[in-house]
Amino acid sequence: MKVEAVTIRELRMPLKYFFETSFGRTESRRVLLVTAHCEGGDGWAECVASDAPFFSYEWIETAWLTIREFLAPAIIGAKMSQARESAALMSRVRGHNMAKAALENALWDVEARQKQQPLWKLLGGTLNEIACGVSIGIQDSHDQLLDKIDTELHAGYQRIKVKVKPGWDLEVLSKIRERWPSVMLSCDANSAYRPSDLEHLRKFDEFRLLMIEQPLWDDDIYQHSRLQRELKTSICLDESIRQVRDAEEAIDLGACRIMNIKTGRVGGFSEAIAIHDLCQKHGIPVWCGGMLETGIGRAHNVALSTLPNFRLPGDVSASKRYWAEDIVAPEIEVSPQGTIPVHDITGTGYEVKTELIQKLTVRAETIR
Ligand code: OSB
Ligand code: MG
Repeated sequence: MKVEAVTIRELRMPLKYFFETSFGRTESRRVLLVTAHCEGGDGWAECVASDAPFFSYEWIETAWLTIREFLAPAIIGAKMSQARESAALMSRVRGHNMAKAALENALWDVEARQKQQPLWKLLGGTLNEIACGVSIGIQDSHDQLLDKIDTELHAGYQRIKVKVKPGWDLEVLSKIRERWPSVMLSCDANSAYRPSDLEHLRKFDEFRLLMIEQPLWDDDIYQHSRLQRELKTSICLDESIRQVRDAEEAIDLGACRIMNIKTGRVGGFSEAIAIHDLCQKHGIPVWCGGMLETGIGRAHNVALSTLPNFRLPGDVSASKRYWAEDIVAPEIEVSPQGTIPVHDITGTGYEVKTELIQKLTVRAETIR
């Protein structure tokens, strides 16, 4: 596999419904897509950086420049026998994992097509369907949130995750539990609490949550380990896990009992697989997180979620929850049982709609 050129392109896509976390509300997405042009065919991937450096320091503009100036030049012209080899070629750049992941994942897409294999099998997947949950943002009212949960449970989703922050937490969880005493429920704080909130966080224990995701700082492991010792509820780390070393440290310190894996956050499929394997060895279940992806990133999340230690429903849900029209065909659909099946189809199993992408593109650049 030899990369001849890389195209980066930005799309503007309005979300069907706003998505709000403890760090803010998103109404529309700037989507960064990467196409790796290789001898014998193209591969596609999505860079999951957001419009603003709130989830992490990366955002669309840093990813665009880092890919253009450093990462694409590092892989163009290099001869690789496997996509995973690209990670070492890009390792001179510190951080910028979302930018790196877009390039590496595009090469996995190429590799799967060239080997005429399903991507999920190439990644080491063994499950032939994945379990789906939904992540539901902060709403304008409690009733609005309860309505949304009702809709998603009727659609078949197996697990509900709600975003929480101080002022949108205990009362919300209590109302959900009152109405659905036994639904699989978790919450995600996106770093909205501090160790001094311990007595407040203890109150989460009464709601029998599957987990509380990322309660403390985005780059912290140690304070989470102290908090985990105090709580009955399992902590799940998202933002804090950026590489396999972080996962090792978190397991060693007992900072979480569950891990969220996002390829963008950890720099690509190869690092995601390494974290998956490590967690499996230590009996820590993992699940696949989401970053409001279009079908291109979503299809990659589906493939990753077929690895055997993805034992909990992830945040991989249907295209139609986010987009009026997705940029892949078929769109990502979820069965009434809350699953997405995978098939023996070469590549991701989802076709990229290039004409629609062309129409939505606001800028594009090819690096040679
Ligand atoms: O923390 O998991 C998160 C969306 C944007 C940024 C961070 C997160 C999320 C989600 C959405 O929870 C998951 C999805 O794509 O549905
Ligand atoms: Mg999260």
